[in-house]
Amino acid sequence: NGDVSAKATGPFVPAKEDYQNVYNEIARLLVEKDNYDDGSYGPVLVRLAWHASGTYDKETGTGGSNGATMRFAPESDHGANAGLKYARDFLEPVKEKFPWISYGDLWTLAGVVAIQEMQGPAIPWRPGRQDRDVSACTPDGRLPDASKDQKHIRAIFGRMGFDDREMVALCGAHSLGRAHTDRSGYDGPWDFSPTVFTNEFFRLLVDEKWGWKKWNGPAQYTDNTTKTLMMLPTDLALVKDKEFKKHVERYAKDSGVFFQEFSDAYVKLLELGVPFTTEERFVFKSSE
Ligand code: HIF
Repeated sequence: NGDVSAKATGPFVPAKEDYQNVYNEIARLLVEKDNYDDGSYGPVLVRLAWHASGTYDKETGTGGSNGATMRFAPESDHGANAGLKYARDFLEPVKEKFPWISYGDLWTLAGVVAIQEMQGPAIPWRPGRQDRDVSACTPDGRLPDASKDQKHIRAIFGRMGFDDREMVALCGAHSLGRAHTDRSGYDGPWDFSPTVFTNEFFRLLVDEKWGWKKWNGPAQYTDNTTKTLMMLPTDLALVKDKEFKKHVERYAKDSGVFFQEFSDAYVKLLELGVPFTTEERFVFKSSE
């Protein structure tokens, strides 16, 4: 059979179904390895995809998910990346099983899997990231500092090319996961369902009263009702700033609008600075 031998000798060009197989393997491992944090590696995978991408600087075209330079020190040791080794190590067996995928594609695809498997919106994704060496590591200080205010949020996300609306939409991802004292120094989850993607982060920002947590750790907020949740200073900045707050209120009211605008902004985030050779994006099938 001529087709088969052509396939066997020619270079392997992965198609959508090959990436769907990678998706399925990550989804399977998310179920299998449930003995972590709140029962899922999902949130820390979302954080890995974002920190790999969020180093982008539109002026110089440097940073972003192309290169996957967080594999190397100094970038892996940047304070903002504390704890992301758990996510990188989680994905190592997937890389071994599908050695043809680049780390940059694997990490961003894992963010897509995590969001979809945690019941979030579909995130259209395309391949094209190539791994680079340690010389492409970005300088420290490109990722946001949670102790700061709205000016800082605009400076950091503006540098990546986002507008106010997109910044607020992205921030809804803090409905996932938690802060860890041994990583950022902050402590606790943002909402009551840290392994399900919802607009609860925005609803809590609008409906709940937030006061300073009384403790010896870094300044963070706690909810007045249960005192079990937390918000970072940068999270509260979203309701202190009038322009940001408009969007917080829109998303608190309408989960469908949030899901759509989040998906658009997250697609943009994962693609920053990547020299794609293909236009077509894949929408992966989620697990049952
Ligand atoms: Fe986070 N973020 N983020 N973040 N983040 C933390 C955890 C998560 C900021 C700070 C922190 C985004 C923006 C910002 C996730 C996803 C996204 C932690 C706690 C801090 C301090 C880390 C730890 O201790 O483990 C700041 C200052 C941001 C700019 C406003 C993005 C929009 C919300 C871009 C985004 O997608 C996720 C998921 C986690 C949870 C990780 C976990 O391990 O559970």
